[in-house]
Amino acid sequence: MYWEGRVLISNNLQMHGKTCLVHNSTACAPALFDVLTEDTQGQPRMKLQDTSVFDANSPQARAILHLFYFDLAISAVIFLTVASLVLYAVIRFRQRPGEGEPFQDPGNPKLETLWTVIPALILLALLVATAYTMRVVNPPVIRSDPNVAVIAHQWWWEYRYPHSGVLTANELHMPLGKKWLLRLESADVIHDFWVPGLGAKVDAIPGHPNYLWLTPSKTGVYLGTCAEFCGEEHALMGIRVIVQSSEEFEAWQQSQLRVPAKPTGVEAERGARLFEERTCMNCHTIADTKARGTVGPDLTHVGDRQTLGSGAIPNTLDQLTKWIMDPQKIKPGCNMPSLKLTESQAHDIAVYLEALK
Ligand code: HEC
Ligand SMILES: [Cu+2]
Repeated sequence: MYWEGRVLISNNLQMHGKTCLVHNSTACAPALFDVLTEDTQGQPRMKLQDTSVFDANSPQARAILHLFYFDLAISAVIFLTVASLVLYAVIRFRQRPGEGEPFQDPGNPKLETLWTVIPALILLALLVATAYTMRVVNPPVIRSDPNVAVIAHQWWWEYRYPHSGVLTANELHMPLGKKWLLRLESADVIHDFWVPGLGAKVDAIPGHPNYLWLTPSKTGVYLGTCAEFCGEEHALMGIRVIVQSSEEFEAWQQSQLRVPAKPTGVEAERGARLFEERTCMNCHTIADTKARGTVGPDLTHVGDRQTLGSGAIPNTLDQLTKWIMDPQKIKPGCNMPSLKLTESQAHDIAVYLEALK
């Protein structure tokens, strides 16, 4: 099962990986998603929620969905009324042989008032419903300190939790049922944070923070994606939100605050040395080592993540080795160069990184 999925994943990446993530196409999604809900031993991970605006799992997402249904119902009534009146008029009043000019009506004040007032009332109803939804989804932000600062990069996501000091990448952990404020920023171009099952779609703009309130109401893993074209790897800029019970979230947070023990074993130790020699540390940070770079994701707890490269590949030793050998093959154009390592060097580094949990 796991292996089958993995073969499909590499096919997806080569053939339709990008379309999959952008359109959430169901044709190729199941293989990709199934595999990511299992860990490397094939044990089930958390439930993967539908990536659909119709499966709304927060009060904010539900408010947007209800507004959509309301607008849809009004549009349907208007469409059916107008279409049936047109159809009736075409059939009932069509020209018959021997008939002269039809009756010419110079104006009908009553009718004209009616068809001005009715649309005005419809627009008013839409305005009120929209304003109400905006208040639920986007209440005024009076606090300046968010629960998470989301910083978009070409082509990955950085998450900072200012209250606890946790810093992670690509996988956003959130506690169940808490109303959290996310602050969206960008380190380079305009990106857009969108997790359809949880809430609104909000731009991440350089130099102009935007805010997003989210109150997840069901645990599980939610997928999202960058929803604003941001360059070559835009389609492989996936988002995973992992919603956990408060206790699980707290335990995760504590584990992120601990510096992982120095990995032992010949391979891991060789890997740690190579990491410093092969310029990895110019771009990456690993706590308690010389690595202090900030160009790429923080790797202090990289072994703990489910996926790598913003959801491009599952986090397994094999896939990580491939990534280290040639990230350009997996994510062409991404900002990590291929560093011309041999397979055994890449393997040693991968062993080292996988041990960082
Ligand atoms: C020039 C800067 C740069 C160098 C040098 C570099 N990286 Fe990266 N690395 C990045 C960037 C940028 C990303 C994010 C790529 C993306 O997902 O688009 C990344 C991503 C990664 C990831 C995936 C992290 C995640 O959570 O998704 C790993 C693992 C990694 N790099 C390991 C290494 C190793 C090992 C080396 C040395 C052999 C290295 N990097 C050298 C910039 C660099
Ligand atoms: Cu983007």
